[in-house]
Amino acid sequence: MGISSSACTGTEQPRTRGTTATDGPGGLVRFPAEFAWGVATSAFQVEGATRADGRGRSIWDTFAAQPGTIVDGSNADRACDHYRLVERDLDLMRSLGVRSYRFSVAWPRVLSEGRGAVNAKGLGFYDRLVDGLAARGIKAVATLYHWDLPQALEDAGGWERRDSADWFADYSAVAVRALGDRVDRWVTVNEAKIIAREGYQTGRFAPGKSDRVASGRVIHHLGLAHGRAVQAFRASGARGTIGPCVQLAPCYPADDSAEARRATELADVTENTLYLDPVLRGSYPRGLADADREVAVGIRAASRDGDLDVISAPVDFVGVNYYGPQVVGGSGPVTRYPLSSAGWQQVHPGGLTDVLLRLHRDYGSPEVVVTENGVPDAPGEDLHDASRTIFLRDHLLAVHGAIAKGAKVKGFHAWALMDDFEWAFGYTQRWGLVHVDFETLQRTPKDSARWYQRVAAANAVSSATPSPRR
Ligand code: GCO
Repeated sequence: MGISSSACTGTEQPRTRGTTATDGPGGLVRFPAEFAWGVATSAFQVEGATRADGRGRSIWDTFAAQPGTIVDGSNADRACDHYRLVERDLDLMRSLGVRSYRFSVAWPRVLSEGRGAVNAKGLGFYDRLVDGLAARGIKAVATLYHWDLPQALEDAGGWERRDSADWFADYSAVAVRALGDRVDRWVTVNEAKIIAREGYQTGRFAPGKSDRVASGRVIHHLGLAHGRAVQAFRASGARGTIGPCVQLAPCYPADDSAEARRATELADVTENTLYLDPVLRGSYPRGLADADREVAVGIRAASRDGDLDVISAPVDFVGVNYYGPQVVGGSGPVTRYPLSSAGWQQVHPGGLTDVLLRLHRDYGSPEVVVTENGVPDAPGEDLHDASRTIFLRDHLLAVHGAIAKGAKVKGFHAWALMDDFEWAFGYTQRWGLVHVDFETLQRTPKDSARWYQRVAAANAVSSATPSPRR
């Protein structure tokens, strides 16, 4: 997700297509053995059952109940009802040959008030989920925080309060203790950038605030929370691995002017290095105050000695969410690439190669997992979603291009397994490989799901254009 197109950076040069590297007959591009072909969801977007079994309220329940926040006036009270239909969804994933499922644990299901007593019934859902994955040979990738802060914690000051890092560490320890024997990868915080920008700057997402200085404090506390969760995981001795999840957007200058180049450099700070550097280098990026003075003030006010040592606790991998680039001119963002029906997403597969190679080149080549990549249906596509198949093919070729140059990419998770509640867009955008009828809750694989199934089975992508109706 990335609604705003406020800016970004980078010296990367734009490319017009994904990589075309091939190593087999008929343009067949093979992936490394054990590559994890996955799909992703998040709790609030799919689970529904928001009042079942002692689940507490989250900031998104509160936000969606306010008039004017969700474009179609909907909410996620039922969503896909994944909470009740989970066995069916597990079977669906197995039938599609999915090898890795990225889901998120809803904090208010596990701790109704965000802290204190554990809600055994809520935790039991994730227990059954990871058992069900193991029984089907599907790897479990569990995100600890995908935006659904318990409302009780928001009422106590939420992410603006430094204590939030302690709350998150305690909750993470509970989740790891209960599920850590069956989870392969833990993802700490999903997209601190979008939380800060949309939740605390534009106010378009929960908790709906508009206070840039506060957003700086939140960025620092989310980093601290991430580091404290990594420490809690290490202390638990659980198997598996842990890492952050960053939404990266390569930034390209719109033209050769000095103004565009400078604006691109500053945009790169707020799009990328502000979230990568603290975690992977133990420092905030140079140029932060020039890129966003108020955010820098908030971060400085929230910082204490030693925090960056916690924030940069060694991680096992970096989760990358990629939706598209930013193109920046001297007087603001511009649109250079085709826009998807999301409205905010410029489609540029080569940008994914660029961000993966940047991690490889500038950040010590960490192990990387693509934790999200996807596109909404084009208008009128319904089950025959040729544009999604082409999008995924081109982005997978882009991943392969980065692997061929040394990037350590271990897996890919298509966003999303199924159509779901798309935050402030409600049910007006369909991002799933699987179609959901929100009246009957029936799931029907789209053409792209069948295509992805063949890709996973072959461990290879054909660079030939898929026929629209296969
Ligand atoms: C994100 C989001 C998803 C969105 C997706 C499409 O992490 O940005 O995880 O929840 O639905 O990005 O906008």
